Amino acid sequence: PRPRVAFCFPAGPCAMGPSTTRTRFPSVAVPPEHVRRAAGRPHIVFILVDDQGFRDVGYHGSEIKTPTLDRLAAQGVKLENYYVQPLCSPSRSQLMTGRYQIHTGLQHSIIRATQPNCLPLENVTLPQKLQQAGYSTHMVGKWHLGFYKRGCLPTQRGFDTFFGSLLGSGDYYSHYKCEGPGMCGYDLYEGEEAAWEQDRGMYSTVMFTRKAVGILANHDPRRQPLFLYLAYQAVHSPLQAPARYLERYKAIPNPHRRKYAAMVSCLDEAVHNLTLALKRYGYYDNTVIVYSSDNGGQPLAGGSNWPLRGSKATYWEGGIRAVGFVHSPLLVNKGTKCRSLVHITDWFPTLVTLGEGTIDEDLNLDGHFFHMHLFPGIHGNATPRAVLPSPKRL
Ligand SMILES: [Ca+2]
Repeated sequence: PRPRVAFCFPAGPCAMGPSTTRTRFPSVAVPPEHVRRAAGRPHIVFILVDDQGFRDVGYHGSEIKTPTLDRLAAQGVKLENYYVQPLCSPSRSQLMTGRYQIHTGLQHSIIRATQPNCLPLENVTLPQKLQQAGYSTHMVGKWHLGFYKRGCLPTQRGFDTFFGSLLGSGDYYSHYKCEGPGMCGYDLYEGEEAAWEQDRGMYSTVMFTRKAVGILANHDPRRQPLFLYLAYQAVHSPLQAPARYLERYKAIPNPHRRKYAAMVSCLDEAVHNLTLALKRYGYYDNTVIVYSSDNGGQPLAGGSNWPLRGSKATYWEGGIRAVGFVHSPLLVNKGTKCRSLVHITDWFPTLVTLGEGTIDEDLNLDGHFFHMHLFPGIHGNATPRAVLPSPKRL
């Protein structure tokens, strides 16, 4: 039997044993002025996928069927020169801060379970800025930005609620993560406590989608804008997929690729279910959906970046050029491809601006607001992008 131990920040509340204080989808008290400011602003749903390769979406010519992603992208704006970092933690740090990882100290690699490290607390995060602007902010899925002390946790970094894993690449069903022999722990949390009651073997793609749908169901979209950061564990290794998705890919001879394809199909269905929920609960017409992979695919684990060279963990195009698109009924240029350079750090200023938040000089952002005439009522020229950071900021 597995030891019932959760990965835990020191002296935290997630020690051994079941949680008894869990609250499902807590409602968040909103000051009246935030309620007044909420009117008219879009809901933002950011779907971050783990390790999906550039080729691993139908509209890039893959043999993997992704009808939902193909449709959403075709009706939205495909980002065809979209760049990220080659690994999880660096990419996620850039998304959360709008800053290059060289400026946050996360340029080396991922943050490992035993490392006393996290996204430095002096960095203001995207959810913090949206929270300040009056958004209800929720995270479901993989954090991977450190947890060695309480202040590092998602709920301390701008999210009203969090359900998911603090690391990555754990078992999709048991939610245990091993960092080496004898170093295994339960890596599933609700808020700041281990979610022992979720230890029921549910496949994480399904589980995270159900949580996200629950958040949509328990929030009033007319009262307050919502930011949902849905960071799927899929389609990172280990290669695990429900059997019914595997059936579709019997013709793929490589067993890794076959399982990976099944994982992508399950993910595609999950995104379909999420969009159905956005419509069912009255969000869709005023929602911006961003879809992004966090880095290139890993061919050794079934991914493909063809025709790009290289893979995850490399600075070849295959490591850093990602699948990405924006889908929204609010878009002006629906059904187009954007061939401008867009970088993962750009989401911070772009989404904060969209949410009518404030961008302060002292944020020292590396990302640039990009509008590309995507949204009505938002004008202005994108700041000219510098290829290298200016010397004064090094
Ligand atoms: Ca990744």
